[in-house]
Amino acid sequence: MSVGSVIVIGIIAFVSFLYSMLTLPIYFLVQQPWKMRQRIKEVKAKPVSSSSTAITYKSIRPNMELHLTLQRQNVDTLEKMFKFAALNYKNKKCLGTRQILAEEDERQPDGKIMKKFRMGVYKWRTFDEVNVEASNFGKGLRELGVNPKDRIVIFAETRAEWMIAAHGLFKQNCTCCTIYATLGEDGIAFGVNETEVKFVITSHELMPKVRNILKDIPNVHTVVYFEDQLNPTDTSNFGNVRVVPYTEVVRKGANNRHDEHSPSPADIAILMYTSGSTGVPKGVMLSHANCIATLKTFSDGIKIFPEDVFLGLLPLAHVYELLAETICLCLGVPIGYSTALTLLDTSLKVKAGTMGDARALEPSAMTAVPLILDRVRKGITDKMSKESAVKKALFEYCVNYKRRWVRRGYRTPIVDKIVFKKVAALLGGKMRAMISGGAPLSPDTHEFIRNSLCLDVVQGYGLTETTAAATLMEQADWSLGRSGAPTTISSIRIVNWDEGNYMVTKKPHPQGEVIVGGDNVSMGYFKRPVENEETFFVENGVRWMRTGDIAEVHEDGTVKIIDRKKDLVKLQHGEYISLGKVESELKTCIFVENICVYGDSTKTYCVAVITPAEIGLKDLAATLGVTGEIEQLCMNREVTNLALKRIQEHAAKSNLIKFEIPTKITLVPEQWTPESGLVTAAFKIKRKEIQNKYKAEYTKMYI
Ligand SMILES: *[C@@H]1O[C@H](CO)[C@@H](O)[C@H](O)[C@H]1NC(C)=O
Ligand SMILES: *[C@@H]1O[C@H](CO)[C@@H](O)[C@H](O)[C@H]1NC(C)=O
Ligand SMILES: CC(=O)N[C@H]1CO[C@H](CO)[C@@H](O)[C@@H]1O
Repeated sequence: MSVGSVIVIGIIAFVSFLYSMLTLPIYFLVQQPWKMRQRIKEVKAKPVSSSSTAITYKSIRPNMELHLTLQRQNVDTLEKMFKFAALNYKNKKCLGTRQILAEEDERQPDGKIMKKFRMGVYKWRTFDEVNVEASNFGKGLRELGVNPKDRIVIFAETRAEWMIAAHGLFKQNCTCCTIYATLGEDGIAFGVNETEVKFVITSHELMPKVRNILKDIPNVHTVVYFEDQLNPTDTSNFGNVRVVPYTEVVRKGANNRHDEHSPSPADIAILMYTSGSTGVPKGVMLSHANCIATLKTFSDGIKIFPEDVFLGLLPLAHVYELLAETICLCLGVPIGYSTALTLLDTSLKVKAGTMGDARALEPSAMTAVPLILDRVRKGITDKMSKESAVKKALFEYCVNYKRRWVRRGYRTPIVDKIVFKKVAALLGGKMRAMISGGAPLSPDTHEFIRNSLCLDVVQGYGLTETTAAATLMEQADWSLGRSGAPTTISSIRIVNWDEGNYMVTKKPHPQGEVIVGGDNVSMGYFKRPVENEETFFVENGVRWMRTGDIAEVHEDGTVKIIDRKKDLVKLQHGEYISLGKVESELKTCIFVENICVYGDSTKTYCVAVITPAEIGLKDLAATLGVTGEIEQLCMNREVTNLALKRIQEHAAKSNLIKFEIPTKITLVPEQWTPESGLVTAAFKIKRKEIQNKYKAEYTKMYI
């Protein structure tokens, strides 16, 4: 840093110190920080039974208004839920789609031509319109030969028609089978085959994928596709399979003789294919009762209001997104859809100088996964590191300043206004609440996002098998690194896992494998009796699931996920390494895009394969005066050595123990995408596959 910027920062620090001292008494009285600190500590769940091998916790929080209303009005299926919403919110905006007006060429600074969208406003369907369209879609399918109780696959990206089609199916007591759009072709074909469906609902973008697997899904005789706003869909080469556009199905349903067939609570609403981190995808059976139970508990825990606007972005094939959006419908909150390609002004498909979806929609709530939040954080720090030394230092100063005061329970309205509101404007400027789920969020990222985007980030823990909601943080809980307490509908039990040395008798916090029980627990995997036997059990009429996750439970009843059973390896001297824990720490290193740590139990140290973040690695190489393409940098010994050094420094700063720190690393240029089969559709790494692919590299690191 130059002398000039040191002086500037020094002056700012001094002024802000004076300012803090002068305003502290006022803030103390107005903001009452002790209340915030108290709320963090408030007990949210208590043990209901305990022994030397297991402790069971239950929420002590009351059920809230919407939960009670749903109960009173006997809303016990998703079909009744939407009827309830349509009745209550009739002409209110419900689902919004950004209009794409044209695709135009745009010359980039490097001379390349790229196709970009010229986009219009959000176009909305009201609750009434959605209800009618869903009903017509369901009846249209009947016209095409679907029968009540049939299973139908929806294989498409998140968009308004996805939601409408799903409700169309519920209105016919059909089961909606969902498959991640990012599963590889084998996985998709496997899921479609296993469900024995005759109908597949897909989208313009995914038609080529469906065409490619047609020969492997011989049962399918009809494909319905959501149309593109601009381009006609290529429906050639589908052989004997009938191909029907979505709008035609709706039209067919508008004036026909078919009735609706309401499902009952025990009927399967959704058969959700999840990509286990090993082996083939598994279909999780979720009944209407499962979904409604989670809906009730979300309504207790998530503070969302009718004035909110929700940004629909994550895959609807993920139960947690589906039910987060469903709670919006229940409360009359409009949902505007977006995609990663059009979200921000700087997104790939957004024409220079025009607004991305976030600024067009100005949403106030959304869901996120740690992977996205890690990227946002890296994006902001990357951008700041390119600014002038003074700006950069000033930003860092403000980040530290805010962190310090927020940790003491204060808010920092002035710094927010001057500095952080500009960052928050990226997401439209109104974002207020974010729910993170899918994997544990690193405390650093959690705090950074919360402070620099000025919003509440609450973390939840749950699996598809527990219909998402097992634990959820409260909005007022500003702690970091924990996932909240058991929700109002589920119990959490931790049990000893001797091999990993996790015991419920541990001090100060009991530790053990998490077992989730309640109405929210799935009826099991489709056609998998063996796995069902291993994973689920029933006790006094309540279903329980063994999750394989390891947690500790704090005094206030909140849960911290600390490990995963199968991620544990034992090194030669008997030390256990939790690979997942090491990876999540090292992933916050600026040039690490993804990482897979490996420990050979016949050796004394662990090693890692890393896919670098392109910009981060180029910057790192530049400090050595090395330039080049990412492939060359990965091969460069000097760059690798420096990267290793940085990793080790970073690891030490993150308090990793000596044997947890990789002694050797290999940089690999390939991106790990779900298509490559190296990560799951939820972007969790698939250890086995990665170890197979990089066998040679791992072996070399152990020589
Ligand atoms: C709905 O379909 C299921 C089969 O998926 C069937 O068992 C059930 O009886 C049906 N429910 C009603 C209310 O018809
Ligand atoms: C699906 O089933 C067909 C025959 O029933 C078989 O030929 C095909 O290999 C199967 N595909 C997958 C991915 O399991
Ligand atoms: C909404 C509801 O019925 N929830 C049930 C969830 O499971 C627990 C058992 O852990 C029951 O006590 C609840 O009644």
